[in-house]
Amino acid sequence: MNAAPDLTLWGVGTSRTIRPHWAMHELGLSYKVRPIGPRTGETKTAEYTKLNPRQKIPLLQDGDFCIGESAAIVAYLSRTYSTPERSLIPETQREFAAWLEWCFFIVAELDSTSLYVMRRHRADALGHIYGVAPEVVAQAGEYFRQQLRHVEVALADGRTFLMGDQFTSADILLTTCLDWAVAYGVGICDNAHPYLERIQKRQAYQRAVAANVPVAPITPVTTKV
Ligand SMILES: N[C@@H](CCC(=O)N[C@@H](CS)C(=O)NCC(=O)O)C(=O)O
Repeated sequence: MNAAPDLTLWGVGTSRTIRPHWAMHELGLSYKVRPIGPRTGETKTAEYTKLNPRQKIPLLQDGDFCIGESAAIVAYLSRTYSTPERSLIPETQREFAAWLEWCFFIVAELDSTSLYVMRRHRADALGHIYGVAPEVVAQAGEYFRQQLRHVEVALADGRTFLMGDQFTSADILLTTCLDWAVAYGVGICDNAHPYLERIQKRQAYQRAVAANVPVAPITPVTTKV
């Protein structure tokens, strides 16, 4: 029998860090948490920089293997630790390709070019570092809503999850973006509300929310990252 995996997850407190916490709870994995936060200086220590020269959270250590980038960590966990009973990844080649398409779409269009742009330029977020830019924030919110139309079309047939009957890690990525949009007051499409409510009832989601809470309030340091 294989030894239990030796998993340590670095990072709490953000829409990105919750993703690997959630994937591990979905997969029933035990793991240790190093609850370092964003913009605290904790990603800049020598110990952490050795593990992750990009100095970002989240980061997963699986034995002597390290992987960063929240979506990549979730994909790695899905591929490595899915079982026939608990799987976060579709089986057939074409469904796998469609899953990849959703994952890249969510990370590129909903996260990086929309919500994260809002985060960088909102006065109540990182505007003090990257510049407060209300017009950019408004445009990014509008772009998010346009791009979410693709999700709306997919959900229109009444499917339970983004890819149909199977909950996959694409749902983890999408839900974190929907939660983020709601927190930022960006309207989400009507059929995303019941989808979100359904997913938020999952025990693994609730456990991940609890695991993602910083141990101490995050005291930000003002640096460009
Ligand atoms: N694309 C990366 C983004 C990670 C990222 O930007 N993390 C930020 C916090 S949200 C970070 O660690 N910044 C460095 C710091 O706060 O010290 C991912 O999805 O993992």
